[in-house]
Amino acid sequence: TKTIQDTLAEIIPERQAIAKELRSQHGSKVLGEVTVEQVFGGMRGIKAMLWEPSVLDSEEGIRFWGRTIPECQEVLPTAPGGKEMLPEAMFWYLLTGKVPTAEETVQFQNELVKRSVLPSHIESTLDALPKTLHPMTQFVIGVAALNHDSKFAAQYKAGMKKADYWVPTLEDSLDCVAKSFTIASRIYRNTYLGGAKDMPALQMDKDLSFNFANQIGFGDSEGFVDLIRLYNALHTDHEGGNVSAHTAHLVGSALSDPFLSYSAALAGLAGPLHGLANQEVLRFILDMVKEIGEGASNEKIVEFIWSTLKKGQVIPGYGHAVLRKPDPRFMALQQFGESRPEVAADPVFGYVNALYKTAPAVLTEHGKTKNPFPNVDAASGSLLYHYGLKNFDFYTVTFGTSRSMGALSQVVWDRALGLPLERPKSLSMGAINKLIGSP
Ligand code: FCX
Repeated sequence: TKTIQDTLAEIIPERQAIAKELRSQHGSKVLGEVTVEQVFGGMRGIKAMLWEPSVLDSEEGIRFWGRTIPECQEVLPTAPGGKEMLPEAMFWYLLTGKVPTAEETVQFQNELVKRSVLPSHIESTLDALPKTLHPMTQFVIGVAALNHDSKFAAQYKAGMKKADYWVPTLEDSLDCVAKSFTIASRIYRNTYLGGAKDMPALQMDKDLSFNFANQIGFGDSEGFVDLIRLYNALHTDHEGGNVSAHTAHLVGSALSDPFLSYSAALAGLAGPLHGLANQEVLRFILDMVKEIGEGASNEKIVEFIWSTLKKGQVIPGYGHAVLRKPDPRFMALQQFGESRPEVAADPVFGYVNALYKTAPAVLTEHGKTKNPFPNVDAASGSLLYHYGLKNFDFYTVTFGTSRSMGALSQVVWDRALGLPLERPKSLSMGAINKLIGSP
């Protein structure tokens, strides 16, 4: 069975040749134009970044190396006894563009779990943080501190050829993904369970999601473990322009190591318009239950949505900067819930469905958002809540363990393809006026 290192060493020259051909044969072709509105409008739609693992289509949603979510669910290996695709298999696929065999998946899983052991200085750093510090801030600190043992940083300092950059970048990225899971479980225990001293040991023959679930106290729940697998596989990557992915790519372009790059990405994921939205959705649903009760009519739900909009607040979990249809990641999570009778009967999950039936029409009538449909965050929190993970300040941390796999896969490709420092041009309003010839 080939290792990830050997597999990538084989694939990289092929894709370097494609990149060379694209640049030399088509380097001056035009991909689009940039308008003044786009400069003010958060750069929406500007095609200006290379991103290999996934491409997002506004109508059909994400494709990972060309495959849709259902197609990935069809081909990616599952855990023994589990029904959901393994995030480890998805990570291999994101890195290589090739579906791993069952043997490659097991070997890769074992390698990652071995790497997930934390150095003692990370444990003591996390243990020293106040329990009142938001779990995402704790996550940022833990991942940044992994830079202490960065192979990329050490080899760069010692003097390394550019052609070799991807090798220690891959090593650090594997470490960063693996250790993110154990950092996450330690944060959970410290914040909600009074400390990490009773944390179960890692089970080296099990997958990352099982170990994470087990370490935070949910190892006995088959449904929760499989949900965590699906959750982690689905949130990995959503092309390059979203805040977390773009940040990892940008910071990595300065040759900051993968730990620093991903720590910065996590700081972006912690914003309420991005990853924090999944905790906001739960807060929204629980506020709604408090106000209108369980199993309320659609009319009452519509009233509650309007009252939120009239306060000038957003409906969390709805809208998207790129998507213009319901998010297929939302659909996959909803299907997970629907296929399990005890989840389907849960009133909080019921509200996710009720919102899906009512919110798009209200948002359309409201007339502001370009996309009135649910994004992934509309469903994810309710499933965690159902299984008993009720500390919703923690939800974005599970998003963070997953996103590391997509963002860092591209960071490996950034170094393999020799991409340079990212440095777009900015303009002042005076400079814009000058450029467009306006007085
Ligand atoms: N509820 C109410 N108003 C909304 C809205 C929503 N769910 N979504 C967008 N709007 C409003 C915007 O606030 C904006 O109003 P403004 O003109 O007064 O500033 C207007 O509609 C146009 O926004 P639009 O172009 O459709 O959306 P953007 O690309 O600017 O922003 C996000 C996209 C996702 C940030 C936006 O839809 C939003 O705030 N949604 C709620 C938060 C959320 O769910 N975020 C998670 C997104 C994602 F899946 C993730 O990263 O995890």
